[in-house]
Amino acid sequence: MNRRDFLKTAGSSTIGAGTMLATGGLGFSLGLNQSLAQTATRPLPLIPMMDFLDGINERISLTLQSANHDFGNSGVSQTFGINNDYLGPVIRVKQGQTLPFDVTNNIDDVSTLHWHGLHIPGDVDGGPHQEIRVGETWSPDVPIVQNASMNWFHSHTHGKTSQQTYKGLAGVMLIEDDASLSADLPKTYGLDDFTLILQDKTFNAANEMSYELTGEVFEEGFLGDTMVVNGAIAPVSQSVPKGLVRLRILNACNARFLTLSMSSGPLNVIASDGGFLANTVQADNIVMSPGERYEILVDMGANQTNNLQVTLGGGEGVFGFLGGLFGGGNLTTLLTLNQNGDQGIDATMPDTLANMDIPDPAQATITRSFELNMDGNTDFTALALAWGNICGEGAMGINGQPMNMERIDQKVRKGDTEIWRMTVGEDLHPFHIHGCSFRILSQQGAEPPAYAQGWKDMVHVEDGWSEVLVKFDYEAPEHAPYMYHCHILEHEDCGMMGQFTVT
Ligand SMILES: [Cu+2]
Repeated sequence: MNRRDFLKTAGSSTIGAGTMLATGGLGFSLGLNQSLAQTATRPLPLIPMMDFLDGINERISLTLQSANHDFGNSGVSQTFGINNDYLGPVIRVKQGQTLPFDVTNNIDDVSTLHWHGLHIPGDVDGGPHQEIRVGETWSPDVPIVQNASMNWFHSHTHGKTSQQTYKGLAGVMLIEDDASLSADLPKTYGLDDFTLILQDKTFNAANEMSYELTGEVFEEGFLGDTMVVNGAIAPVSQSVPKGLVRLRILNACNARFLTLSMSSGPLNVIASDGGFLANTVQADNIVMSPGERYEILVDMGANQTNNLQVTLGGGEGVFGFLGGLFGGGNLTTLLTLNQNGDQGIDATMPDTLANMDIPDPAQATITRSFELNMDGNTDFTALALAWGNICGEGAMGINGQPMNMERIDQKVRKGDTEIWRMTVGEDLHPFHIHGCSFRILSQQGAEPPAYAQGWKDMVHVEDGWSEVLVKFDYEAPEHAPYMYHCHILEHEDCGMMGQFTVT
């Protein structure tokens, strides 16, 4: 049976396994050798910030480059970075600005840079159709229309997204607006406002970051055994003033779901992918899929110390994730906050954050259905051997078809409100739609947790179906369509992705 044939039958035969304040310089010099010798905890790296809140005077240069990076284990890992030796800068901008980017590709392979979460037209979205060849520069002018929110950017190179993002082609974009800048919230970067990029990695015997695409990695996505925060092996620690501390968190893992909690007290969730929630939501834990962002507040007036921690399952993939949910996993500290006695901002935990328009499902003109397919009969180990360290397209699909750059799968009318319904068998997939934010109507056939009821661009699809309510306001023509896909990057590379136009 060839790959195309089995995709046609995949619906009934899915497999169960499923699945430093901004220096302007390169930063990331942690003095790791000294601190490692003295303590087991590394300092939290402060990712260099490109801050445009005061205006933009010239084009913004981002250079994708090959580099070496020490994750804190004294190994020399071969990495990619964007202006940095690993990951990109934190880019802080304001609603209403247009960002004149010059993105230069100096790595040894074709690449792209996708702005995940931005409400922008398809031709500046940075998806697989906006390839940047080696040595070339892509110069999109990116308009920032949406409200304050934490977004990110990463490689979206057809078939190579998993490897390039794993090696370091990812960064964060913080959008502020008048409301967020005047809100009584912590917002001094590196003092009481921190961006955390969470990833899982594997290191070889020489302490170098490694990535091997085995059959198992095809099926379940890459799952590393070592958690990394901002490019440093966890746990990391940070000294903070007395008061509220804001953590803006991105799950930039290729495939791992993260169940986050605090060692003391609940998580105070104030924002999700698309911006502020209507009210602060308290949760004992939150489950973050790859691609998701949440902002939380930690009250360091009440605590001398508090840890952000993750529950990792004992097993692998979806089973490890479930093990974590049901208490079978191991608690791993990601970040220790130590209160240093300095007086921080005199803020109190906010109640009302944003007046959110609640979209009306009755306005939806159409319901589209997407079945996420993994083939039950594929010999992924043989594919991995045959293709080397490339996922290759066609082993997985949506509605029975693997991703095809030449095929438009859906045509949406600009300005329409729609319901998108995603279904799976027993697998777990995080689903992402480009060019929009949406509201989750149903997750696993039920109301989503309170912290996931705001604006989102990611939804968990597991053991059944999920539905989102979405409106498309920007154009994506046939030569520059938007993508929808599983954000387990190996699944995306294997074909669990489709294309749609908005006209
Ligand atoms: Cu998937």
